[in-house]
Amino acid sequence: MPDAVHLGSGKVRELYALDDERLLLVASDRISTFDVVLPTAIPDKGRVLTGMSAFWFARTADICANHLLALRPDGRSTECRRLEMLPIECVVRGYLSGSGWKDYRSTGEVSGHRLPAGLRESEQLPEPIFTPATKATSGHDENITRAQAAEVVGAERFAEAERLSIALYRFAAAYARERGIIIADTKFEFGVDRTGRLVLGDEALTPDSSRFWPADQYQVGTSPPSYDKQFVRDYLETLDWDKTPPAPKLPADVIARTSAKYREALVKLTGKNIA
Ligand code: PZK
Repeated sequence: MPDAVHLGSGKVRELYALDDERLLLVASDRISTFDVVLPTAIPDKGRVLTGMSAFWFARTADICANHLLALRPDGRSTECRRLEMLPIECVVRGYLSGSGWKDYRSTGEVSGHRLPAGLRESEQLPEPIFTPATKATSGHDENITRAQAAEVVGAERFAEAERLSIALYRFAAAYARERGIIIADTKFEFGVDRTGRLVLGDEALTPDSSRFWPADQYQVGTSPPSYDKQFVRDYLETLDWDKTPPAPKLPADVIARTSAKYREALVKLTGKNIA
């Protein structure tokens, strides 16, 4: 990419500027677990996740405009419209897991939503809830109340981001559930385009931005296996690695089975494999 200016790196993606209006988002085959990027790549992961995001962007364009301009021939990079990103993570939870479960257990609330008493880990919520979070540059995102998020982005933007996030989640979760995948929660990132319109950016509704669970292994009261990363986590739990970098290398069978899980998720959702 000789003409692209590198703007930044995510854990497993890179961002470049193509010109004043366009960015290039490149998804690598890197994988992170327990918040650490592993030294072993997962073949085709970048192309699978890029294909999945592109699929959802196409299927949800009538709910919300998105930043996707073009999928490049390499399958892992996309040209995107350059936006002014909102400084909040727009998280929607349909099930009680992760930091949502943690916050609920200690306070009975998640991001200011008072939830019914007696909910169990991984339980489906009566309705999906919007639980915005800060964008931490290092360390962990922190859940904030809806009122705090509204202060940061303005009440009108907040209301729009919440409405769109819930609508996107409802659509995708229902679609995925019919195909054997529970999307327990997901994170959206929105930006504002030149005309002032709120536009969906980043990746969307992938296993890296969401919690995907296999529906046939879902059990309330337990922490269901991750659709994509379970073989990696199970393997790493057999070691005495303390979950700080550097992470151990993965054996060939774990790599192959994990690569197959990503492709399986793509086929289930889209009906199509990568080229
Ligand atoms: C943007 N990120 C996060 C992702 C990274 C960093 N359409 C857009 N317009 C302006 N900015 C962004 C986007 C998008 N998407 C996204 N940071 C800025 C990010 C991947 C790799 F290094």
